[in-house]
Amino acid sequence: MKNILITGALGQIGSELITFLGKRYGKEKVIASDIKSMPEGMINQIGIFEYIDCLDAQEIYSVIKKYRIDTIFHLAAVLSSAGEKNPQLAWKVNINGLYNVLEIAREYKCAVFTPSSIAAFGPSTPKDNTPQETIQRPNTIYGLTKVTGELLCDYYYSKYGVDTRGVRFPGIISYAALPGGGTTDYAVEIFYDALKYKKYTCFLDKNTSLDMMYMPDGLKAAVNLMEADPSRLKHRNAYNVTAESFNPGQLSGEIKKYIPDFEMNYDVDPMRQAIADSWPNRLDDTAAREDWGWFPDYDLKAMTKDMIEKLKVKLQVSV
Ligand code: AKB
Repeated sequence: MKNILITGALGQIGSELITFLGKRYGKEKVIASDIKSMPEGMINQIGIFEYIDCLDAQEIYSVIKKYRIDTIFHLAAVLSSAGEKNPQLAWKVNINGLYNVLEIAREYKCAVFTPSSIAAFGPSTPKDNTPQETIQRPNTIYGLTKVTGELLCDYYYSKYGVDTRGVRFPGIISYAALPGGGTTDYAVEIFYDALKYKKYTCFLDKNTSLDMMYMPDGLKAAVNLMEADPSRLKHRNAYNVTAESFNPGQLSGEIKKYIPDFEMNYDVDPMRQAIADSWPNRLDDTAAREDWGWFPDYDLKAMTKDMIEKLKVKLQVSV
């Protein structure tokens, strides 16, 4: 990785990946791009910023040529809950955007990281210890785009030799930027509301278990996979990865250890509950561990402690 382009760089993962890659490869080697304009507060954090709408192939081309990009972290996407509200847009952004990136990667010989998701599985997938290779019949448009994306990336690898790699991300928990439009977003919102108001109303049922991961592990997974020796990779798109699996009741219990008067209420949103119910409880990530040494550093306990410490500073609250 010499010159790196991040698409969707102002999103939840992108805004932290910029700094992570900048520290590792040099700030001037990381080109952040998005359809949103860069917030003033991020000027010091971002080395170079370019406007790119991934639906416009020319915009991607000109940045690839200008900076001699050899690696693309393609993060621009519409997530699960937002996708159900506008399936046409989700298909367009997630598929046409990816297609544009892959075509350019083919021509300019770029490596491509594209995140897949636990959403690439569906109701007929085994829910516990979900295998690396198993039934993938999702029933959300986001899930459909993730399965299609996995297959498309594998196709570009086998047909054209494009170095495509990906992981199936669980819900990502972080304090720097808010997620947007996902079903796992409750696991971030809860921390903000717990610290600000000492109460949170959860849109998922108390017992809904889902795979989750703290951002430092998510960044490590993406970058370690891209740095892995290609001869060791038995899979390309995409590897199961997980760090922790918990439900809203368990997360609330962990937060109460720090904020004893925290109150958790439930007002289940049928759409997001149906999405969550169609996803696995916990993935089996043995293949990632064996092929490229994946292991997470944070479990529920360690993640909660760090989230509360970091958010207390960010929100300037004491509990
Ligand atoms: C979502 O909830 O849509 C995402 C995901 C699991 O891919 N966080």
